[in-house]
Amino acid sequence: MSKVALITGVTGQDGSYLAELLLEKGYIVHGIKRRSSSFNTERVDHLYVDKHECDPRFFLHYGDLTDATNLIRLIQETQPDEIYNLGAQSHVQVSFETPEYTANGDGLGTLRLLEAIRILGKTDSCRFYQASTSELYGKVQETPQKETTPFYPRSPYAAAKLYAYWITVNYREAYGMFATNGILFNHESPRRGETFVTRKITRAVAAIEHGLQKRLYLGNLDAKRDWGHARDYVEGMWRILQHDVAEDWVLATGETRTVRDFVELSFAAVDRSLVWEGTGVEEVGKDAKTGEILVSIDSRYFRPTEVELLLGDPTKAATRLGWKATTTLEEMVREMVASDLQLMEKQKNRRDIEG
Ligand code: NDP
Ligand code: GDR
Repeated sequence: MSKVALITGVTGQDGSYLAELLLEKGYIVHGIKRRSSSFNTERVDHLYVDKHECDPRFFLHYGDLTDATNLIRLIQETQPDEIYNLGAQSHVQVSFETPEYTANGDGLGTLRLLEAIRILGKTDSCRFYQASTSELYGKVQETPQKETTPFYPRSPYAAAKLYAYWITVNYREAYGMFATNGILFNHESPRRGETFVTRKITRAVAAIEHGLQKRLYLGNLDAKRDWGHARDYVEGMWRILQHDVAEDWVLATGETRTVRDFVELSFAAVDRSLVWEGTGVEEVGKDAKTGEILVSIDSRYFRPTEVELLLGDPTKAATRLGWKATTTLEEMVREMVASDLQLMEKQKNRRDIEG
């Protein structure tokens, strides 16, 4: 019998890689997608099979984490063995603009799912994964950050995720549910949303290379992140739910780099090097050969409260789950830049054709 998984946030970066992984492992995969006025399934379109030709194992259902009755019905209909709660308003800066919306989806949404499992009498038969985050650590209390490091959230997003973390722990302790948190450090890929800093950078490098953009505007270049590849991290999510005990786990690479390093690596992928001049908001990154300004600071991208340093300690996951991040930052940057170069080439061709 195939296992059945239900994924919220299936149309996002992680959801798409996780759906691929679970289908490869023989699961039947149900994903929840939001109603949108334009197509929002681009990341999972390749997983559809023609229902007339063979038995499909991938299904999408309309739903939303703010709609409890919808979640109850979908769990009742799909009878999942495993639920992966990846759905969220996941942009930290946007959460300062939409704090109540973020709390509703990211915080209460998790409660709605857990409560749905309880109402349907599935506390013993359905495992639950919560997409927790290194943003919980926020203001540095200890480095490297591990499962026992105290939390200090620095954004409405992180505060909502803090509630989601603890309500997951509470349902585990109160009702004996197999409910787990993966505390994941940043992970990226060519499928990363375009407004997160890594993808914004690799897209801009590709656009500059194709003459479609002149300059990249960024905020805090000195923030440090522990960046891995999303493909590795969804494997970790799956391992967390296969473990014999429900616990909370850090997934990280154990290395940290600045946003500035990421910019330099991305330009290096197209054989350009940068020299930095000026300080603060006046700082610019110039092409070392031509002197052209390629990077400038725009203070709009600074956050009211920033998370300056994230560096994870993945020892527990390595020793007890056998999980390890396998992709280096350099490999990932090259993959992202190559993918964006292709994308920009297509855009440029389209523009040329349209005149
Ligand atoms: P994305 O932003 O790429 O995807 C988020 C997904 O959630 C999308 O499918 C989105 O739908 C969906 N969604 C948003 N709001 C709702 C809602 N109210 N109801 C149902 N679905 C909703 O995020 P990632 O894939 O990068 O991240 C996955 C999860 O992991 C998120 O919870 C994120 O907070 C968390 N996380 C991510 C990390 C990272 O570095 N990527 C690190 C640690 C945690 P739509 O496509 O329609 O917008
Ligand atoms: P983060 O990711 O906030 O870590 O959350 P993001 O890529 O948005 O920011 C990383 C760092 O880069 C700095 N930065 C900029 N960020 C953006 N988006 N745009 C800019 O122009 C820019 N310039 C500098 C930021 O200030 C920050 O320090 C991600 C999300 O995926 C969360 O959902 C997840 O929980 C955490 O990672 C772990």
